[in-house]
Amino acid sequence: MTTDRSLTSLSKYLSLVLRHEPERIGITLDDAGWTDVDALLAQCTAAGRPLDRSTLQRIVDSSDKQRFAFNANATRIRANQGHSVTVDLGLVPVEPPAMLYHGTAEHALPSILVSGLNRGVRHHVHLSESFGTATAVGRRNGAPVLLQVAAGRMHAQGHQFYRSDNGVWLCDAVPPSFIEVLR
Ligand code: HQG
Repeated sequence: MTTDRSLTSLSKYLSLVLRHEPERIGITLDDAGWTDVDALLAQCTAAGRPLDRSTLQRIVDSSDKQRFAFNANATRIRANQGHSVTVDLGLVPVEPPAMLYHGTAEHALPSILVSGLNRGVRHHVHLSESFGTATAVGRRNGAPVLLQVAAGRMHAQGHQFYRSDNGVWLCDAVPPSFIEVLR
């Protein structure tokens, strides 16, 4: 029986290979980020992370943030967002809510208040609709700080926003004038 802890570990490993380093296990992603499920199972197993189809299905179904998606006939799989490798997820610009939230670590704040939020190695800056999610994201890197982003005002001024299949809001950058620190 695969434990929850080993499912989480495998899920993190899948995030690594489906978002950042497919070459690590000798798989390739197509232009939209999809890879062949059978190849993924075989190559994970060959790399010392045994993975079968039913376990993969459990990971996809149980992912708290719906990080992964199968295509219609479940022969291919991709990460829904978070890539550093070049992929075109086919995201369509949409109007965001008035406010979105970003959790970061206290130590990043001085830099963010000067240069705004940058996408870093990822394709986009990641924003969420809820305080709770944003705070949990920030906590990964240290004492969390919650930032409120005036997404509606940004959009009105021509900044584009996208929403991934798993509900993460994405944009290219957030200038400091749209950021308020919530204390
Ligand atoms: C920070 C997780 C200094 C930014 C989450 C963040 C998310 C700056 C870090 C997804 C900065 C980048 C992404 C600046 C931004 N100066 N620091 N100018 N601009 N930063 O992990 O948004 O669990 O690449 O605040 O749920 O934290 O992986 O981005 O702290 O959706 O599915 O630079 O990762 O999803 O860190 O997290 P990350 P993120 P998963």
